[in-house]
Amino acid sequence: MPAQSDKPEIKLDAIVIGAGFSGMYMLKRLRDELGLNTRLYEAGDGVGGTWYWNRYPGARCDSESFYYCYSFSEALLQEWEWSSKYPEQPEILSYLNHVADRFDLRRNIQLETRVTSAKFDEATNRWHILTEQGEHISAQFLISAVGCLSTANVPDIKGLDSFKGDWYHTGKWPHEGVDFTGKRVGLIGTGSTGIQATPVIAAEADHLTIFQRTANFSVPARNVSLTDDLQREIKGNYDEIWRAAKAGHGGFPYIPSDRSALDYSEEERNAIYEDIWKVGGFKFLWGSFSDIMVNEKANDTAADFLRAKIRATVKDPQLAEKLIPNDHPYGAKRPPIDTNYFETFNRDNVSLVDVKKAPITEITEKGVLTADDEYELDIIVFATGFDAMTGTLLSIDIQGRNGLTLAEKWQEGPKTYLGLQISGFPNMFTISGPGSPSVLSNMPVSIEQHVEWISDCIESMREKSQNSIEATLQAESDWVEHVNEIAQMTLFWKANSWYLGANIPGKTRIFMPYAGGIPMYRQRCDEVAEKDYEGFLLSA
Ligand code: N01
Repeated sequence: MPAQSDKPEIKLDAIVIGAGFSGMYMLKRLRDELGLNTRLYEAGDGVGGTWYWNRYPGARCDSESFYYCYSFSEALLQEWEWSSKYPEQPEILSYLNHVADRFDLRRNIQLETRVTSAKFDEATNRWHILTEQGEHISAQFLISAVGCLSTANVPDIKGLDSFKGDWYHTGKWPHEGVDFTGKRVGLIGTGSTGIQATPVIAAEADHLTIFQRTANFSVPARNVSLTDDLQREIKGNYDEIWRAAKAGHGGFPYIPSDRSALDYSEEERNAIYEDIWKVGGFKFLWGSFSDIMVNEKANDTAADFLRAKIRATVKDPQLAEKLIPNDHPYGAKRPPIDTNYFETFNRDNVSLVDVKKAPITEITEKGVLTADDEYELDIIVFATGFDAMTGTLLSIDIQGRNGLTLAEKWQEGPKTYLGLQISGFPNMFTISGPGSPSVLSNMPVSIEQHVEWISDCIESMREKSQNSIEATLQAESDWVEHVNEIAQMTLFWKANSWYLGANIPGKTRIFMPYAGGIPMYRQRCDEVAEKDYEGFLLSA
């Protein structure tokens, strides 16, 4: 028996970990369509996953609301009203709570329950999990829906404990909120999160100091309210929206550009960029030209256009130069979408500290000490990201066949077959795991595809009285090779990003998501299923 607990074993068909977009839909499919006795375990005291934890000021989604949602229920699509193109976190959290209620999911969700270990018993083909409270649950199937960005990265900076003020990580934001009124606030990090939070904190705080290690590109979101007319138009057109989103490279319902940035004169090209910059959002990257992420010269044209926008927006020319990225291609780090980010640097109560030039050496009782100066602060906000894609899974003691731990298996970086399974870990599936499009796509589209593939697979196993499924080592290593080959064709390698694990000291540098796009990926997953789950070993 692989698990030790003094509590009686609870026997289920399937265990799902995590109550975000993925876990809730997985639970619904397994319970309502396959009739499996399924339970979902969630560490937080509410559902919502990333939208439960990330309550920082300015948090909102970067994909448009009307397709950053589930597509599986026409009734849900028709009844839910999104207020704007890019709604704030509370609205997305209410949507997910509505989903939990509407589909009666809560009765199979156990909140405030962190799973600490998961061990596979080869004799019975069952997983045994232990929770922090010491419960012992076993099931034939274990499905990880722990999310890709759910383990906060608080950098190990000397002296943090001595700080007399308050500090917060954006990914673990207090539910009661933080009052910045009259406070001197320091914000560390200028990724998507820092860029969303900056204008909102600046409007409230007495003074905001932004500690920037890497200057970042950003495109305006251009948020607008969804009027009744727009809502009607969207709701009348949902079939087409989802058809396009599921066929789109990144899960977005617009046609990606098929023109090269290098086929146009500078004047023509900038006119195209200008038009699409006025539309805003991710369309700038995917809708302008097709070669921005694969050709450095093409990328330079987009980067130069965005650099010019920073110069035109930030009034102090020296400050503008500090805010201009020069060390990575546009899009090689996940491109942020903003509302008045660069404009905020024109405020008198905002200052920028370049911590690449003068690194942070210590947090003192008064604030942040860099190689140049000490900055006195009342509040420090860490917008320093996550141990992405692998951190949360590796924080659970997962043991597969022959006692092989996931930590051992992934010592040289994550290895999966299709981002769905790991060889040596039978009957365990990962939703939006490394090796799948996940974070490079509009997440709900990728999540639904994974959930449906996994539940179809389990259904097929049950029909054929198969007891166990495991990716073969060969299929897994072929897939890992393919994921690397595709990534090598892109410019993603040219930035120190969390896609590569470069933000976590000591983490193996390997490109983790699948960059080949959703259509190619979906086709591969479908072919595998059609060929009786090619690359998997199934046994009765
Ligand atoms: O984290 P990040 P994030 N000293 O890792 C800096 C998703 N998201 O939370 O670039 C000083 O991107 C670090 O500097 P550098 C989205 O997928 C989605 O912003 O490593 N600075 C960087 O500037 C996104 O990509 C939405 O040199 C330090 C920043 O902290 C992902 O979440 C909204 C440091 C971290 O940037 C993560 O974004 C927001 C140190 N020791 C986010 N350590 C949606 O709309 C790190 N940094 C759905």
